[in-house]
Amino acid sequence: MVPETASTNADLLGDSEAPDRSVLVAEYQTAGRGRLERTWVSPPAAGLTFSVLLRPSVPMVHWGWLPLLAGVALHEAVSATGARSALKWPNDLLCGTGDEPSAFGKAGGILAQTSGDEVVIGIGLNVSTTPEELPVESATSLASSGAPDVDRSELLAAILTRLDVRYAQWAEFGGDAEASGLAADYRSACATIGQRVVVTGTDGTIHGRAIGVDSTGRLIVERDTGEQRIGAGDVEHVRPD
Ligand code: BT5
Repeated sequence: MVPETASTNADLLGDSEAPDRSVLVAEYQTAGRGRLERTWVSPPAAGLTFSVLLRPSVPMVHWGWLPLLAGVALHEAVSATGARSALKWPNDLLCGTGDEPSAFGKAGGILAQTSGDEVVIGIGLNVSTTPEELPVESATSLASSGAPDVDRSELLAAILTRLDVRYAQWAEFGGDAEASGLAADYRSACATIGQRVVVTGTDGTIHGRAIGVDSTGRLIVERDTGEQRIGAGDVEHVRPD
C-alpha cells in the first residue's frame, strides 16, 4: 500500500521482480489510467485503486478473459455489500438504485495490460465518493447506490478473495471460460445482453441489439445486416424511446 503514486498499473507493469499475484494499492493516483489513453480520476481515500500482477500458466489465447474475470469478481464482492451492481461489456461495473441495471452509473472500471508473461489487472472503484467529487456525469459510487457504510479494507479483501477463487477455477480448466463456468457467470452478470447498444470500436460505430457474449468473450451484436462479433470497444446502452 502506498499513499500516492502516478498509476498502480504503471508501477507493476514490466516489473520482472514482482511475484505472481503481487498487489499494489494506492490511496491516491496522480495519473490513473483508463483504456485508450483515458484517465481514472478519484479523490484520495474515497475509493479503491489497486492493481494485481498475474503470470498466468494458461495459454495466452485465453488471456482475453482476464479483465472479464476480474469484472465478475468485482461484481460478486460489490453485490455482497448491499449495492446493486451489474457489468457493462466489456468490464465496467455499474451500480444504482432503480429497476433497470443497464441504466445504472459507472462505479468501477478495469484496465488489463500485458507485458511479456505478465498481465496487470487494475481496478478503480468509487466507494464513498460524493456526487460532487465524481469526475463525470455517468459516474456513481457505492455510497450513492444503497451501500453508504462500506469499509474499504474489508471490501478490498473481499474483491481479492473473489479474484483468487475465480482465477484458480479458470486456471484449473486451462483458461476455458465455458468449462470453468466463468462465461455463464459473466453472461448472467452482464446488463448489456438484451440491450439496444451503440458500440464504438476499431470497426467504427455499430448500432444494434446485444444478444450475447461468445466463448472468447466477444460481444455479439444483432444488426439489420446480420450478426457482428466485437472484440474491443466502448458500449453505450441506448434507452428505449
Ligand atoms: C476504465 O477505463 O474504466 C479503467 C479504469 C481503471 C482504473 C484503475 S485504478 C487502479 C489501476 N491503475 C491505473 O492507472 N488504472 C487502474 P475506461 O473504460 O477507458 O474508462 C475511462 C473513463 O471513465 C474516463 O474517460 C471517464 O469518462 C470515466 N471515469 C474516470 N474516472 C472515473 C471514476 N472515478 N468513476 C467513473 N467513471 C470515471
